Amino acid sequence: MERKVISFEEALLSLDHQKLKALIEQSSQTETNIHVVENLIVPALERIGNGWEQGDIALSQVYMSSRICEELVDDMLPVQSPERKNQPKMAITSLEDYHLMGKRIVYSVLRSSGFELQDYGRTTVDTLVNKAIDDKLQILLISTLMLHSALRVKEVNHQFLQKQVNIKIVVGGAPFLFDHNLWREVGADALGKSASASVGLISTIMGELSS
Ligand code: B12
Repeated sequence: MERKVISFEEALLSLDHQKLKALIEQSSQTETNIHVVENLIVPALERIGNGWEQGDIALSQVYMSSRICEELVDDMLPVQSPERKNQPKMAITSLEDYHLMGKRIVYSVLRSSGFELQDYGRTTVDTLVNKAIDDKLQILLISTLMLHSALRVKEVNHQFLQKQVNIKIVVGGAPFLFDHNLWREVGADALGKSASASVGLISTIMGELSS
């Protein structure tokens, strides 16, 4: 897989759409679409991010690569599943962060697994808290890729406690993967390490809510 990831990264950087499609098709023969996203697209983007951090790759290349990946992911993961489960009220948001792809993937995976949830898009702390309370959410999924955005989850949790609402917070994204205790420090109820993990997490929380 490592070699495929490198080929995928090279194809992204040279904007070689044909090669990208061919690599995805090849991987789709042995893996499900979500696994292709998680094992090919996400690691290639991570490599590109690291390249940018080391000064080898321009931000414009990071941007173009992510735009292409957004389109590929849109094609691969259905936004809707015909079957909907009986479930708690939930929503997903990207909190004060312009990195939207993780949110998009988790939203798509949950919906294609039969869960219904709202996509709040990109929000700030105050709008998010008000919306979540107005919508009577039971579970709020928050995606952040910037450390300072991840730290703002603490304020969301603080406001929920102050307003005495019990909304479970599930977080995910790079800062929580770099620092394994961060999700607890910001007062989240759970951490989702990948989009596919979100399905099991929601099922567990649903069990806790109904017991
Ligand atoms: C693509 C990218 C961009 C694109 C984003 C385009 C878009 N529409 O999303 C652009 C070019 C716009 C961008 C801009 C910037 N970026 Co940027 N970017 C990245 C990069 C390379 C990849 C991120 C990505 O999309 N990954 C693919 C997605 C699918 O992965 P993911 O989000 O982790 O999601 C997976 C899991 O984490 C999980 N998940 C995610 N969220 C959730 C939520 C829940 C509830 C659950 C269950 C699971 C879950 O599921 C997903 C699928 O499995 C990362 C590098 C990295 N290592 O992450 C840097 C990175 C995140 N960026 C970074 C920075 C610094 C910036 C900029 C400040 C750069 C600048 N100087 O302008 C800006 C700021 C933008 C802002 N204000 O928000 C830093 C953040 C560092 C930090 N500690 O805060 C990183 C880590 C790069 C680095 N190594 O330094 N970026």
